[in-house]
Amino acid sequence: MKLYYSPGACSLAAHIALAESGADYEAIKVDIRKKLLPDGSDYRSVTPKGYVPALATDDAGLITEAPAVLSYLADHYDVGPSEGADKYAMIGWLGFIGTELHKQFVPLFWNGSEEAKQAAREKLAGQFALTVELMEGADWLVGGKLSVADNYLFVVLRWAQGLKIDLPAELDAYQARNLERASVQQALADEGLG
Ligand SMILES: N[C@@H](CCC(=O)N[C@@H](CS)C(=O)NCC(=O)O)C(=O)O
Repeated sequence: MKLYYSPGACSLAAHIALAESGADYEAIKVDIRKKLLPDGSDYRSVTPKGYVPALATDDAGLITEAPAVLSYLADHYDVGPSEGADKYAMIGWLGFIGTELHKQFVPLFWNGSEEAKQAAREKLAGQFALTVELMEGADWLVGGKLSVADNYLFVVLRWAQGLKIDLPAELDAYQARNLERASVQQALADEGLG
């Protein structure tokens, strides 16, 4: 497998899941602002979307969109539930993290107006409180063990920490729990963030 990533971007979730899985993979760094691959060629020749993550697989071709990439990894490796109620709980979290959390960061990272940035911060504060409520005191999002949904939430909360957006104490503790995992430490180091 080949994972196309940008350091610290949402693709870090897939990078952590791959590190956790024990699978063979190659991580290829993309310049997402210039849309360039390491050899200087255009990343849009890999995917016209021009954004990460993208996962090149043997059996399912090129997979794009974080929830699809993470669901593929959960289906093929022991990094998330691949059946039953927990599978749908995981997919629900991937949707929530992608649409309710991840997307709020767009104005914060990509030159939004001051009004848009303030609105995003306020929305995120509410969604973080909701996340804590939905977790009901559990250590991990689904089924009492780490899954790809946690890998994705960890990445998004890491962005908030980098932007000095306060997290509820429960989510600070959650981040610390994630950072104890060897897979998280390895992926961060591989992306030059360790
Ligand atoms: N809908 C996509 C969004 C992915 C996304 O926002 N990727 C960001 C990094 S976190 C990116 O590559 N941005 C570059 C761009 O949009 O040009 C997904 O869920 O995978």
